[in-house]
Amino acid sequence: MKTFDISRALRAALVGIAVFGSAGLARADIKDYEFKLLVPTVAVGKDKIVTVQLVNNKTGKPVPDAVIFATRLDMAPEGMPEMATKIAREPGGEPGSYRFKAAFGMEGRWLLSLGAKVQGETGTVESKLVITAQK
Ligand SMILES: [Cu+2]
Repeated sequence: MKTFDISRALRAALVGIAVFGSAGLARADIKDYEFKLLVPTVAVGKDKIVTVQLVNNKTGKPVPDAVIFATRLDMAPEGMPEMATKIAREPGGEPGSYRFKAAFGMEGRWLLSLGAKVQGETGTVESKLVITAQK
């Protein structure tokens, strides 16, 4: 029964593709997540707001409810890694956006380092973003 064998083989192949395909989609990787700056520049001064968005690069969608456990803002891009400034979370913003308040005491490039946990994912998201403070 040659036709029977062929259709069986074909069906098995299709099932295989379906299983493999859905497994591929379901497999989420913490490396698919990334913080992005909404605005890459800020004015020099106190109480400046910086907004970042956490994006799932596979879906292109913002990711709400991440737990940001590490933040650091310093002038490493200008050769001043010891020049750190205080940075604090600020409420508000769209879901998937995260706001911070910080003092930018000097013109130039600042490095915002973020560490975060994403709901339902193992591992941590680590992003380093350069913000330019200008007069
Ligand atoms: Cu500096």
